[in-house]
Amino acid sequence: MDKATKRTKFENTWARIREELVDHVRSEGFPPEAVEWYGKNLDYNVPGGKLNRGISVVDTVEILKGAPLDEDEHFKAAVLGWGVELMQAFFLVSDDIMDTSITRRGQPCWYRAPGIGMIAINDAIMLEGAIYFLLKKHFRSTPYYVDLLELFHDTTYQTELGQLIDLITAPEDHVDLNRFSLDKHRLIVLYKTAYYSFYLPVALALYMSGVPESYTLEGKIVEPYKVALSILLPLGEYFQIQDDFLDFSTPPELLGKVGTDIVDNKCSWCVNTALAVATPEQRAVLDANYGRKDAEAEARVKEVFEAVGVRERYTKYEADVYKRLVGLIAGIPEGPERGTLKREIFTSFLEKIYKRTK
Ligand code: DMA
Ligand code: MG
Ligand code: MG
Ligand code: MG
Repeated sequence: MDKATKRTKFENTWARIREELVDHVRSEGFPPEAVEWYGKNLDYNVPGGKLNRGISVVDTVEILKGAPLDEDEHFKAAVLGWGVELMQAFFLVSDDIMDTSITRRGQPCWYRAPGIGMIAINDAIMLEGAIYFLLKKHFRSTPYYVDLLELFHDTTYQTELGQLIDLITAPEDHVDLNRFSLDKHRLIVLYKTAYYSFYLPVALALYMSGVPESYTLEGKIVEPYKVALSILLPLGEYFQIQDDFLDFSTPPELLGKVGTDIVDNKCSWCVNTALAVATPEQRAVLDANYGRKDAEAEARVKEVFEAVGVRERYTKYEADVYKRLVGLIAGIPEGPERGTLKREIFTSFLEKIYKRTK
Protein backbone atom coordinates (compact mmCIF):
# COMPACT_ATOMS: atom_id res chain seq x y z
CA MET A 1 0.00 0.00 0.00
CA ASP A 2 1.48 3.40 -0.94
CA LYS A 3 1.80 6.37 1.39
CA ALA A 4 -1.19 8.29 0.02
CA THR A 5 -3.49 5.26 0.36
CA LYS A 6 -2.32 4.66 3.93
CA ARG A 7 -3.03 8.26 4.76
CA THR A 8 -6.51 8.13 3.24
CA LYS A 9 -7.26 4.90 5.08
CA PHE A 10 -6.25 6.53 8.37
CA GLU A 11 -8.23 9.70 7.59
CA ASN A 12 -11.30 7.62 6.82
CA THR A 13 -11.42 6.25 10.36
CA TRP A 14 -11.85 9.77 11.77
CA ALA A 15 -15.55 10.06 10.84
CA ARG A 16 -16.44 7.05 13.00
CA ILE A 17 -14.30 8.18 15.93
CA ARG A 18 -15.70 11.70 15.75
CA GLU A 19 -19.25 10.27 15.75
CA GLU A 20 -18.52 8.15 18.83
CA LEU A 21 -17.35 11.24 20.71
CA VAL A 22 -20.20 13.49 19.61
CA ASP A 23 -22.82 10.74 20.07
CA HIS A 24 -21.77 10.28 23.64
CA VAL A 25 -22.36 13.96 24.43
CA ARG A 26 -25.71 13.77 22.62
CA SER A 27 -26.74 10.64 24.51
CA GLU A 28 -25.97 12.36 27.83
CA GLY A 29 -28.85 14.68 26.96
CA PHE A 30 -26.80 17.78 26.20
CA PRO A 31 -28.57 20.51 24.18
CA PRO A 32 -27.97 20.70 20.42
CA GLU A 33 -25.79 23.83 20.74
CA ALA A 34 -23.35 21.95 23.02
CA VAL A 35 -23.24 18.96 20.68
CA GLU A 36 -22.62 21.31 17.78
CA TRP A 37 -19.90 23.23 19.67
CA TYR A 38 -18.03 20.04 20.51
CA GLY A 39 -18.29 18.82 16.92
CA LYS A 40 -16.85 22.10 15.68
CA ASN A 41 -14.02 21.94 18.20
CA LEU A 42 -13.13 18.44 16.96
CA ASP A 43 -13.43 19.31 13.25
CA TYR A 44 -11.42 22.52 13.53
CA ASN A 45 -8.57 21.22 15.66
CA VAL A 46 -8.02 17.50 15.13
CA PRO A 47 -7.94 16.30 11.50
CA GLY A 48 -6.23 19.19 9.59
CA GLY A 49 -2.53 18.57 10.29
CA LYS A 50 0.15 16.43 8.67
CA LEU A 51 -1.04 13.42 10.75
CA ASN A 52 2.52 12.01 10.90
CA ARG A 53 2.14 11.07 14.55
CA GLY A 54 -1.18 9.28 14.15
CA ILE A 55 -0.23 7.43 10.98
CA SER A 56 3.03 6.31 12.62
CA VAL A 57 1.07 4.25 15.15
CA VAL A 58 -0.62 2.30 12.36
CA ASP A 59 2.62 1.99 10.37
CA THR A 60 4.49 0.67 13.41
CA VAL A 61 1.82 -1.91 14.27
CA GLU A 62 1.99 -3.12 10.67
CA ILE A 63 5.80 -3.30 10.61
CA LEU A 64 5.74 -5.30 13.87
CA LYS A 65 3.14 -7.69 12.48
CA GLY A 66 5.08 -8.09 9.24
CA ALA A 67 1.84 -8.43 7.26
CA PRO A 68 -1.13 -6.21 6.29
CA LEU A 69 -3.52 -5.44 9.17
CA ASP A 70 -7.07 -6.75 9.08
CA GLU A 71 -9.93 -4.25 9.43
CA ASP A 72 -10.23 -4.65 13.19
CA GLU A 73 -6.48 -4.31 13.83
CA HIS A 74 -6.32 -1.28 11.58
CA PHE A 75 -9.19 0.41 13.37
CA LYS A 76 -7.73 -0.24 16.82
CA ALA A 77 -4.33 1.11 15.78
CA ALA A 78 -6.12 4.11 14.24
CA VAL A 79 -7.94 4.81 17.52
CA LEU A 80 -4.53 5.03 19.22
CA GLY A 81 -3.26 7.17 16.35
CA TRP A 82 -6.19 9.56 16.71
CA GLY A 83 -5.50 9.55 20.45
CA VAL A 84 -2.06 11.00 19.68
CA GLU A 85 -3.64 13.51 17.29
CA LEU A 86 -6.17 14.51 20.00
CA MET A 87 -3.29 15.02 22.40
CA GLN A 88 -1.51 17.11 19.79
CA ALA A 89 -4.70 19.18 19.27
CA PHE A 90 -5.02 19.68 23.04
CA PHE A 91 -1.43 20.96 23.22
CA LEU A 92 -1.65 23.14 20.12
CA VAL A 93 -4.86 24.93 21.15
CA SER A 94 -3.27 25.76 24.52
CA ASP A 95 0.17 26.49 23.03
CA ASP A 96 -1.29 29.04 20.63
CA ILE A 97 -2.98 30.90 23.47
CA MET A 98 0.24 30.96 25.54
CA ASP A 99 2.43 31.87 22.53
CA THR A 100 -0.15 34.48 21.36
CA SER A 101 0.03 32.93 17.92
CA ILE A 102 -2.03 34.11 14.96
CA THR A 103 -2.56 31.19 12.59
CA ARG A 104 -2.27 27.42 12.70
CA ARG A 105 -2.59 25.03 9.76
CA GLY A 106 -3.47 27.93 7.47
CA GLN A 107 -6.44 29.19 9.52
CA PRO A 108 -6.84 31.42 12.57
CA CYS A 109 -5.80 29.75 15.84
CA TRP A 110 -8.90 28.35 17.55
CA TYR A 111 -8.92 30.98 20.32
CA ARG A 112 -8.95 33.65 17.59
CA ALA A 113 -11.78 32.07 15.57
CA PRO A 114 -15.05 34.05 15.69
CA GLY A 115 -16.99 33.59 18.94
CA ILE A 116 -14.44 31.27 20.62
CA GLY A 117 -12.03 33.32 22.75
CA MET A 118 -11.07 31.86 26.12
CA ILE A 119 -13.64 29.04 25.85
CA ALA A 120 -10.75 27.55 23.84
CA ILE A 121 -9.16 26.65 27.20
CA ASN A 122 -12.04 24.34 28.09
CA ASP A 123 -12.14 23.07 24.49
CA ALA A 124 -8.45 22.10 24.77
CA ILE A 125 -9.11 20.20 27.99
CA MET A 126 -12.05 18.42 26.34
CA LEU A 127 -9.78 17.28 23.48
CA GLU A 128 -7.63 15.67 26.15
CA GLY A 129 -10.66 14.08 27.80
CA ALA A 130 -11.67 12.55 24.48
CA ILE A 131 -8.51 10.40 24.51
CA TYR A 132 -9.57 8.60 27.70
CA PHE A 133 -13.15 8.18 26.51
CA LEU A 134 -11.86 6.38 23.41
CA LEU A 135 -9.31 4.29 25.32
CA LYS A 136 -12.00 3.09 27.72
CA LYS A 137 -14.43 2.29 24.92
CA HIS A 138 -11.96 0.34 22.77
CA PHE A 139 -9.26 -0.99 25.11
CA ARG A 140 -10.85 -1.46 28.53
CA SER A 141 -10.81 -5.26 28.17
CA THR A 142 -7.26 -5.63 26.83
CA PRO A 143 -4.36 -6.74 29.06
CA TYR A 144 -2.39 -3.61 28.11
CA TYR A 145 -5.09 -1.04 29.02
CA VAL A 146 -3.18 0.20 32.07
CA ASP A 147 0.02 0.48 30.01
CA LEU A 148 -1.82 2.71 27.53
CA LEU A 149 -3.30 4.86 30.30
CA GLU A 150 0.06 5.28 32.02
CA LEU A 151 1.78 6.07 28.77
CA PHE A 152 -0.70 8.80 27.82
CA HIS A 153 -0.61 10.25 31.34
CA ASP A 154 3.19 10.17 31.68
CA THR A 155 3.65 11.68 28.22
CA THR A 156 1.16 14.46 28.92
CA TYR A 157 3.01 15.33 32.12
CA GLN A 158 6.39 15.33 30.33
CA THR A 159 5.02 17.66 27.64
CA GLU A 160 3.58 20.00 30.26
CA LEU A 161 6.97 20.14 32.00
CA GLY A 162 8.53 20.99 28.64
CA GLN A 163 5.97 23.74 28.03
CA LEU A 164 6.72 25.08 31.52
CA ILE A 165 10.44 25.53 30.85
CA ASP A 166 9.76 26.77 27.31
CA LEU A 167 7.49 29.48 28.73
CA ILE A 168 9.52 30.54 31.78
CA THR A 169 12.72 30.73 29.69
CA ALA A 170 10.85 33.26 27.51
CA PRO A 171 9.45 35.90 29.90
CA GLU A 172 7.51 38.65 28.10
CA ASP A 173 8.87 41.55 30.10
CA HIS A 174 12.51 40.64 30.60
CA VAL A 175 14.88 39.74 27.78
CA ASP A 176 18.18 38.24 28.92
CA LEU A 177 19.92 36.24 26.21
CA ASN A 178 22.50 35.01 28.75
CA ARG A 179 19.82 32.65 30.06
CA PHE A 180 19.74 30.75 26.77
CA SER A 181 22.01 27.83 25.89
CA LEU A 182 21.90 24.80 23.64
CA ASP A 183 21.76 22.59 26.75
CA LYS A 184 18.64 24.39 27.94
CA HIS A 185 17.25 24.16 24.42
CA ARG A 186 17.80 20.41 24.40
CA LEU A 187 15.97 19.96 27.70
CA ILE A 188 13.04 22.07 26.48
CA VAL A 189 12.62 20.25 23.18
CA LEU A 190 12.99 16.73 24.56
CA TYR A 191 10.19 17.39 27.01
CA LYS A 192 7.87 19.65 24.99
CA THR A 193 8.12 17.69 21.72
CA ALA A 194 10.13 14.49 21.55
CA TYR A 195 8.22 12.36 24.06
CA TYR A 196 4.75 12.99 22.70
CA SER A 197 5.63 13.28 19.01
CA PHE A 198 8.06 10.38 18.70
CA TYR A 199 8.19 8.04 21.69
CA LEU A 200 4.42 8.00 22.31
CA PRO A 201 3.29 6.72 18.85
CA VAL A 202 5.90 3.95 18.79
CA ALA A 203 5.39 2.87 22.42
CA LEU A 204 1.59 2.70 21.84
CA ALA A 205 2.19 0.42 18.86
CA LEU A 206 4.61 -1.76 20.87
CA TYR A 207 2.01 -2.23 23.63
CA MET A 208 -0.77 -2.99 21.16
CA SER A 209 1.50 -5.53 19.44
CA GLY A 210 2.24 -7.29 22.73
CA VAL A 211 5.98 -6.50 22.70
CA PRO A 212 7.28 -7.34 26.20
CA GLU A 213 9.47 -5.10 28.40
CA SER A 214 12.47 -7.29 27.60
CA TYR A 215 13.42 -10.32 25.49
CA THR A 216 16.54 -12.25 24.56
CA LEU A 217 18.08 -12.03 21.10
CA GLU A 218 21.21 -14.02 20.22
CA GLY A 219 21.92 -14.48 23.92
CA LYS A 220 21.59 -10.79 24.75
CA ILE A 221 18.84 -9.09 26.74
CA VAL A 222 17.02 -6.41 24.76
CA GLU A 223 14.79 -3.79 26.42
CA PRO A 224 12.78 -2.62 23.41
CA TYR A 225 11.02 0.39 25.02
CA LYS A 226 14.39 1.73 26.21
CA VAL A 227 16.01 1.11 22.83
CA ALA A 228 13.09 2.92 21.16
CA LEU A 229 13.49 5.88 23.52
CA SER A 230 17.23 6.08 22.83
CA ILE A 231 16.54 6.64 19.10
CA LEU A 232 13.27 8.57 19.30
CA LEU A 233 14.48 11.30 21.67
CA PRO A 234 17.30 12.43 19.33
CA LEU A 235 14.85 12.10 16.42
CA GLY A 236 12.41 14.35 18.27
CA GLU A 237 15.14 16.85 19.05
CA TYR A 238 15.92 17.03 15.32
CA PHE A 239 12.20 17.53 14.58
CA GLN A 240 11.89 20.48 16.97
CA ILE A 241 15.11 22.05 15.61
CA GLN A 242 13.40 21.86 12.20
CA ASP A 243 10.32 23.53 13.76
CA ASP A 244 12.51 26.32 15.18
CA PHE A 245 14.32 26.82 11.88
CA LEU A 246 11.09 26.86 9.84
CA ASP A 247 9.61 29.40 12.30
CA PHE A 248 12.38 31.83 11.22
CA SER A 249 12.93 30.84 7.59
CA THR A 250 9.59 29.93 6.03
CA PRO A 251 6.87 32.38 4.94
CA PRO A 252 3.49 31.85 6.62
CA GLU A 253 1.77 31.00 3.30
CA LEU A 254 4.02 27.96 3.03
CA LEU A 255 4.28 27.07 6.72
CA GLY A 256 0.58 27.45 7.59
CA LYS A 257 1.46 29.46 10.72
CA VAL A 258 3.08 32.80 11.48
CA GLY A 259 6.42 32.35 13.23
CA THR A 260 6.42 34.01 16.67
CA ASP A 261 9.66 32.74 18.26
CA ILE A 262 11.69 35.97 17.89
CA VAL A 263 8.89 38.25 19.12
CA ASP A 264 8.04 35.78 21.91
CA ASN A 265 11.62 35.73 23.25
CA LYS A 266 11.89 31.94 22.72
CA CYS A 267 15.04 29.95 23.49
CA SER A 268 15.03 28.59 19.93
CA TRP A 269 17.76 26.76 18.02
CA CYS A 270 18.21 29.79 15.75
CA VAL A 271 18.99 32.32 18.48
CA ASN A 272 21.28 29.88 20.27
CA THR A 273 23.14 29.22 17.01
CA ALA A 274 23.47 32.96 16.35
CA LEU A 275 24.61 33.71 19.92
CA ALA A 276 27.42 31.16 19.64
CA VAL A 277 29.07 32.97 16.69
CA ALA A 278 27.87 36.60 16.83
CA THR A 279 30.42 39.45 16.85
CA PRO A 280 30.03 41.96 19.72
CA GLU A 281 28.17 44.30 17.32
CA GLN A 282 25.77 41.55 16.22
CA ARG A 283 25.30 40.53 19.84
CA ALA A 284 24.33 44.10 20.69
CA VAL A 285 21.69 44.05 17.91
CA LEU A 286 20.28 40.81 19.29
CA ASP A 287 20.23 42.17 22.86
CA ALA A 288 18.39 45.31 21.75
CA ASN A 289 15.85 43.64 19.44
CA TYR A 290 15.14 40.05 20.49
CA GLY A 291 11.80 39.44 22.22
CA ARG A 292 10.32 42.88 21.37
CA LYS A 293 6.71 43.07 20.26
CA ASP A 294 7.67 45.06 17.21
CA ALA A 295 8.04 44.04 13.54
CA GLU A 296 11.10 46.22 12.89
CA ALA A 297 12.96 44.76 15.84
CA GLU A 298 12.06 41.29 14.54
CA ALA A 299 13.43 42.21 11.09
CA ARG A 300 16.75 43.36 12.65
CA VAL A 301 17.08 40.03 14.47
CA LYS A 302 16.42 38.20 11.20
CA GLU A 303 19.19 40.23 9.52
CA VAL A 304 21.66 39.03 12.15
CA PHE A 305 20.44 35.44 11.70
CA GLU A 306 21.10 35.78 7.95
CA ALA A 307 24.49 37.47 8.48
CA VAL A 308 25.83 34.77 10.81
CA GLY A 309 24.66 32.08 8.37
CA VAL A 310 21.87 30.39 10.33
CA ARG A 311 20.56 28.89 7.05
CA GLU A 312 23.91 27.33 6.08
CA ARG A 313 24.47 26.12 9.63
CA TYR A 314 21.05 24.47 9.60
CA THR A 315 21.79 22.70 6.31
CA LYS A 316 25.01 21.38 7.81
CA TYR A 317 23.26 20.39 11.07
CA GLU A 318 20.61 18.50 9.09
CA ALA A 319 23.17 16.54 7.05
CA ASP A 320 25.14 15.67 10.22
CA VAL A 321 22.18 14.67 12.35
CA TYR A 322 20.77 12.53 9.53
CA LYS A 323 24.03 10.56 9.38
CA ARG A 324 24.12 10.21 13.15
CA LEU A 325 20.52 8.95 13.28
CA VAL A 326 21.12 6.46 10.45
CA GLY A 327 24.08 5.17 12.50
CA LEU A 328 22.00 4.87 15.67
CA ILE A 329 19.28 2.96 13.80
CA ALA A 330 21.84 0.60 12.27
CA GLY A 331 22.90 -0.33 15.81
CA ILE A 332 19.47 -1.59 16.86
CA PRO A 333 19.53 -5.31 17.60
CA GLU A 334 17.16 -7.00 15.17
CA GLY A 335 16.23 -10.58 14.54
CA PRO A 336 13.63 -12.42 12.45
CA GLU A 337 11.42 -13.09 15.50
CA ARG A 338 7.91 -11.68 15.43
CA GLY A 339 6.96 -9.20 18.14
CA THR A 340 10.49 -7.76 18.38
CA LEU A 341 11.89 -4.39 17.29
CA LYS A 342 12.49 -3.72 13.60
CA ARG A 343 14.84 -1.02 12.30
CA GLU A 344 12.23 -0.09 9.70
CA ILE A 345 10.07 1.46 12.46
CA PHE A 346 12.72 4.13 12.93
CA THR A 347 13.80 4.57 9.30
CA SER A 348 10.18 5.10 8.31
CA PHE A 349 9.93 7.85 10.96
CA LEU A 350 13.22 9.45 9.88
CA GLU A 351 12.21 9.48 6.21
CA LYS A 352 8.89 11.15 7.12
CA ILE A 353 10.68 14.19 8.54
CA TYR A 354 14.05 14.41 6.72
CA LYS A 355 14.31 17.72 4.83
CA ARG A 356 10.73 18.65 5.64
CA THR A 357 9.72 22.18 4.63
CA LYS A 358 6.53 22.53 6.70
C1 DMA B 1 5.47 23.01 20.33
O1 DMA B 1 6.19 24.14 20.57
C2 DMA B 1 5.18 22.20 21.54
C3 DMA B 1 3.92 21.84 21.90
C4 DMA B 1 3.73 20.98 23.07
C5 DMA B 1 2.72 22.26 21.15
P1 DMA B 1 6.02 25.40 19.59
O2 DMA B 1 5.34 26.51 20.32
O3 DMA B 1 7.35 25.69 18.94
O4 DMA B 1 5.02 24.87 18.46
P2 DMA B 1 4.49 25.75 17.25
O5 DMA B 1 5.70 26.30 16.53
O6 DMA B 1 3.72 24.77 16.39
O7 DMA B 1 3.63 26.81 17.85
MG1 MG C 1 3.77 27.79 19.65
MG1 MG D 1 5.11 27.01 22.34
MG1 MG E 1 7.66 26.48 16.94
